[in-house]
Amino acid sequence: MTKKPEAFDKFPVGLEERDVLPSSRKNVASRDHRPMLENLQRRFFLRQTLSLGAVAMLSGCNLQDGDTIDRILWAMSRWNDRAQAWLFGQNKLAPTYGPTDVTRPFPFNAFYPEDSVPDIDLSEYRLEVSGLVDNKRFWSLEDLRVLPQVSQITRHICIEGWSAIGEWSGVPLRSFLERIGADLTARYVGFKCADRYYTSLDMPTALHPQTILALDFDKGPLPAKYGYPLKLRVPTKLGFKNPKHIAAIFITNEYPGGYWEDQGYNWFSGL
Ligand SMILES: Nc1nc2c(c(=O)[nH]1)N[C@H]1C(S)=C(S)[C@@H](COP(=O)(O)O)O[C@H]1N2
Ligand SMILES: [Mo]
Repeated sequence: MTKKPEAFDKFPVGLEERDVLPSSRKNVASRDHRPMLENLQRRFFLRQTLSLGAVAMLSGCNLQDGDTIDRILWAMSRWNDRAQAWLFGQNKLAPTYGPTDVTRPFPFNAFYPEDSVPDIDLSEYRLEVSGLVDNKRFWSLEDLRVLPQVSQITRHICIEGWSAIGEWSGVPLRSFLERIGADLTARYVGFKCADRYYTSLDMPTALHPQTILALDFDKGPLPAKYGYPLKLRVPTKLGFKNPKHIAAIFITNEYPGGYWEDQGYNWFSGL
């Protein structure tokens, strides 16, 4: 399926002319402002200003809620996400490594300390599937274990400034999405976790061959701290887009955001 390219001289998603004009000029006929807008967009595009971390930096500037600058930056960031998606496509592969490259011990990270990792009872665990899918059923871990599995040794990169190489195995998300009859033309796949974490991916990344629903880590069942019983491994994205303890997966055309994304981290954050 080929997506119709959208023109770059369009307004960034959600951005309207009134948002980028000085208040004294807001009532002037709109076509006068187009060169300014285009110039602004071109600069944003060429310098990729709002990639990784830049939005987080700017959100530290004490902008008030609903502030015009804040709204512009959010709109620019969303637009930049889409530009990156068009440019970097879906076929770029993350590097893979050998067994001797694996980092031990592998670092733990979450928005809480290690002693607060959720304690999940497997007998009660069911993965919920909802949204734009034909087959809205619950999946046990055993249901997932009988599907064909793949393995990868890849690098996990955290925005906090560390990276580590690990081995994960599980079901390619693409084959799971096909099996549940997901609308593969939908824009987003969202994830809700047992610890209230949440995140989402663009559909091309969800269908990428290296994106897997991981059940195993380092050749054994996923340990609690690394996301038991199920985590998403996405080596083409930063660590925070790899949800652990997944409880629900949903397919949607409405932007689902994410725990860190909603606090200013760039949603695309990857290849
Ligand atoms: N459910 C859940 N998933 C999560 C997080 C979290 O706090 N909760 N943190 C993310 C972040 S920021 C990172 S770097 C990785 C850390 O994964 P690890 O503990 O396997 O190293 O998990 C990601 N997925
Ligand atoms: Mo992270």
